[in-house]
Amino acid sequence: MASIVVIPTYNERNNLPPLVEALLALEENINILVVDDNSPDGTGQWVQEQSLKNSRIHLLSRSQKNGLGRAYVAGFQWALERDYEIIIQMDADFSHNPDDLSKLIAPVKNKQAAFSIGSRYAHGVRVINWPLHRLILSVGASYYVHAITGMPIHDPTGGFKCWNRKTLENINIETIQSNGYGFQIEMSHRAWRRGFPFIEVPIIFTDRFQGTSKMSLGIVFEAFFMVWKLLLQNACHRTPRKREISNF
Ligand SMILES: Nc1nc2c(ncn2[C@@H]2O[C@H](COP(=O)(O)OP(=O)(O)O)[C@@H](O)[C@H]2O)c(=O)[nH]1
Ligand SMILES: [Mg+2]
Repeated sequence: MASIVVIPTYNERNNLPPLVEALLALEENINILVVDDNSPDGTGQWVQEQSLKNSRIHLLSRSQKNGLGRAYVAGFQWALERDYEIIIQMDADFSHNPDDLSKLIAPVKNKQAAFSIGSRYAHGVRVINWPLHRLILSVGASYYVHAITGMPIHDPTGGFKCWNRKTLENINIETIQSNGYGFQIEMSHRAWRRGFPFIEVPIIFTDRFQGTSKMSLGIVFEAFFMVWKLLLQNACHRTPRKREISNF
């Protein structure tokens, strides 16, 4: 079963080489797709050079910084146009530990779940080095998303996930508008509403130790309002649709 990890990047030149090395060393034999928005620090150039040396490394280069959501949609479409069955998403900054990849892939590969979510907040809170205000915002957002949408995911804004092909094919990713945290919520919400079963895998999240965060207040607001949009778009339904998707 061919697997690929999609990594959006903007100025991650220092993080990417050790991350790519760690991913290539995993037993899973996964391919890597970096979706770079023309990073001024030469991230894309580095990936381009590596892709010529190693056929497991791929670059999707975009002309300008356009947000994490747009980068992921383009990356997922790229993967769906090829024969990947397992599609993983992760950040480039080591907040998501490459050693956790196997834990995320296993339930999807074994057909226990259609998608898996690396979860900071299932069975406790596991976040290292975040300032308290950021932790409060993130944990608060989880309660907020659950209260409004009814979606029973402990970590709905997390960005470390694994999808099987069929799920991505069935949630019309090309119509997803949101970026940042809103994008993570909207993806999981669509899959959950369509009845695709998921599993939350406990992970430890560590704040980036180099480079800077690209998240902004605008992205927080986007997610704040987007949750209401999800509720209204779904005619205020707070449970998955009745139709069972038996063969995921
Ligand atoms: N291609 C692309 N990647 C982005 C963009 N914004 C953020 N990223 C990447 O998305 C991942 C998560 O972003 P980050 O700034 O670490 O967010 P935080 O962890 O919430 O602070 C990192 O790999 C970033 O390089 C963007 O506009 N375009
Ligand atoms: Mg980060």
